[in-house]
Amino acid sequence: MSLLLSIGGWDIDAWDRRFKSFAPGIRIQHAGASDLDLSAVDYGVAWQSEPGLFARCPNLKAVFSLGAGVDHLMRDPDLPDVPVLRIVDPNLTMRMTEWVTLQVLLHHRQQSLLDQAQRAADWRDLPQWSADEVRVGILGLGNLGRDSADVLARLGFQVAGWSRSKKQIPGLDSFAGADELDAFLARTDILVCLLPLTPETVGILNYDLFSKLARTGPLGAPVIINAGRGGQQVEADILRALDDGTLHAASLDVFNQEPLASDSPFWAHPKVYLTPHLAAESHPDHMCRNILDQIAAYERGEPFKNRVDMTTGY
Ligand code: NDP
Ligand code: OXD
Repeated sequence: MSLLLSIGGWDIDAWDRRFKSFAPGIRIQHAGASDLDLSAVDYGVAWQSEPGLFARCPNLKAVFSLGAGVDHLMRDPDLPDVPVLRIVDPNLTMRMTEWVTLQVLLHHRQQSLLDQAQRAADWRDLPQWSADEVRVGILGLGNLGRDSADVLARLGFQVAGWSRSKKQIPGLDSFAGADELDAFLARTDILVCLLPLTPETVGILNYDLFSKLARTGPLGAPVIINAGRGGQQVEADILRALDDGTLHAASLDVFNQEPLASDSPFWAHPKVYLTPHLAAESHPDHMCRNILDQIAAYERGEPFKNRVDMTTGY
């Protein structure tokens, strides 16, 4: 059994060590090594990998994305016709739900005003409202969106979701497709984006969409929270909407360019809550086990789980 690790932007050695400790008999090769034996590769393991690499592996059985998102693989024009698998793992889901819940609560409880008041030794009596007065809308009701929706609904928020297909989820209003997007936006005070990046979702978070969000919530203007992908947001439109009051605030974990340039106006913007693409880290302890379990099941003759639909791109 041989894996080819093609990992950009992360510490490849951490993945190498974990795969070797969980499956000592496995052969691990690293993309970029001078003595690569591509004909021996059974499975590719990728994050921001080198385009064209997997096309040169004649015996490849599948490619695993190291994250939930597979846009990095879809960008490879020479991706071979083998199953592409994405990560669905309770550890990653839990991390995303923590991040989304944190961001929603930071806005809901006006934490940045309280931080300012604390620094000014100001015992400020801010108006308070409860979660059931706030409407959260989640773009994307997949593995991540559904879990966040569930936790936020249990906190008392009025939660709705938007996806391609209609869902039957107790306690959640489901909107589907382009025809129902405007109605979903019109009832949303805090918009969370957990969509995959596909040709259909590029630039979806734009000024036109922001202007359709509800303006009757307790915060006075809507909030956006994006942990999907930077390519879904038109960054000039976010700045314009924050500056002219169309948006109250934005929490952003993902950006068009990552790492974010040091001169980006987002860093110092008073209405921006920024995190450096860490909403839900892919941790080697959990992801390596997940991938090795999938491989073992496949080698026993079971079908792969979480296979990407190459027609929709997610
Ligand atoms: P899933 O594939 O499980 O869910 C995707 C959801 O988006 C589905 O509900 C799907 O609808 C919906 N969707 C896709 N395209 C459209 C569209 N054109 N219109 C309406 N709805 C659409 O993905 P996950 O929940 O696992 O992950 C979502 C994304 O989160 C990843 O692709 C990645 O970009 C991002 N992510 C970010 C991380 C971070 O740290 N910032 C970490 C992990 C993931 P339907 O249900 O009908 O198919
Ligand atoms: C992912 C990510 O897609 O970390 O898992 O962005």
